[in-house]
Amino acid sequence: MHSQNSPAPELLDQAFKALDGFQIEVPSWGFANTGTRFGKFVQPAAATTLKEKFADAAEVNRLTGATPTMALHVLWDLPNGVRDIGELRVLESRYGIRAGSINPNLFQDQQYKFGSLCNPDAGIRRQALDHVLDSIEIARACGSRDISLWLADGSNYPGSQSMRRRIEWLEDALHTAHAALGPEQRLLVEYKPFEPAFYHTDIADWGMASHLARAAGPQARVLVDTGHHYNAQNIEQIVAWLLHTGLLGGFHFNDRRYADDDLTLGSIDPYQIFRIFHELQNGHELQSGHELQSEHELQNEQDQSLLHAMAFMIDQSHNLKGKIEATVQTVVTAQELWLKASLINRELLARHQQACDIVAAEELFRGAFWTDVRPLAAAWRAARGLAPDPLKALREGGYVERAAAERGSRSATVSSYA
Ligand code: RM4
Ligand code: MN
Ligand code: MN
Repeated sequence: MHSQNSPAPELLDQAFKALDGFQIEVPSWGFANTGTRFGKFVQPAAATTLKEKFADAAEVNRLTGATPTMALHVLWDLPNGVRDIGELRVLESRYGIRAGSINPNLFQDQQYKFGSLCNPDAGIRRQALDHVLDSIEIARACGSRDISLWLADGSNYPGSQSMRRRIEWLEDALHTAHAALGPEQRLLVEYKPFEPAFYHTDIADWGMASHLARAAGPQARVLVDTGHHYNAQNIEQIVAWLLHTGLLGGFHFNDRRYADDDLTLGSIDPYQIFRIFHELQNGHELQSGHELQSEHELQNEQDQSLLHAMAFMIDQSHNLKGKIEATVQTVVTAQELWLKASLINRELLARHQQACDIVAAEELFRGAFWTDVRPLAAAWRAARGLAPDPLKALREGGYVERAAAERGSRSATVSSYA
């Protein structure tokens, strides 16, 4: 008999599998100074160099055991392109963190005022495409699988641009970019319905992103940023459709209340992330054909490969919370919600669904969400040699104070994100 405080062995086993299979990528820009369009609040511990971003990512990984890769933004992290790869390699091995997705930057330079890949000026479209091609080259040199494309393109006033022409330009550009991918690489197409353009954006939703991914070629996929939806949109249904059509490439996780708020994952609506995680875990079972069978072992290898094909990334910029603390909090929350979703008895759920027993299905679903999984997560951490409470360990370890003392004098001079 196990005591009330120690979880049952079968449950532990299930939890360990879930957490062993869960990894999430941290964004380099999450460690840098950022602000709002009204101003920037500088933090003395913020990272201002690539080396410092790697050091911070390593600290998060040391505490959580779940973040072995870091997403890079080309202009902010590798301003000299492939010439920066040498330094990157050194940092990767020094800090035990690998370069993750490579993000082209098509929104910062002056020439992009009226768009990048959809700019009416053919010369500017070409420059933007060249930057995407350079980014693919950089990703190849880093050994990075994913090139993650977000466009700020759009228009602010009705009639001021031809939406149709811009679709054609995008199709052409993405097709050309796709042709430059190596066999192991993927092009992830991110959508967003607003900001910085407010009348139309060129890739506004998952339907447009799906079409463009298909038009680009077989190695293109859709990237779902949870902050890039209208209020009340059913994101888990979008996830279910993208899984069904084989077009889901990955996520930028964050939370939002009004717009692209970039709040920490699960801070406003943890149930939504749980519902998305359920679709993903359910998706695996459906795809590997075991949804109604009783054994779970067989799925493990297939599930792992499916999971690894899915890029789980954080896209958050913290300007009020401490950056490393917010990142650790995000990763721990993601692990807890992933674990909760793994507790859903999907065979039983499928039976309730088949019988249209609404309340039983709903209670089973909610029951998993309301389970306190923190003891399971703590047991997993203990078994994997990690700190039982990563946030507490961060506070007690003094890393942030040391970083602030070393970096404090420099951080005021840098621009956002870089
Ligand atoms: C955008 C989008 C991109 C991110 C930039 C900084 O809203 O989410 O993924 O790279 O912000
Ligand atoms: Mn994003
Ligand atoms: Mn965003």
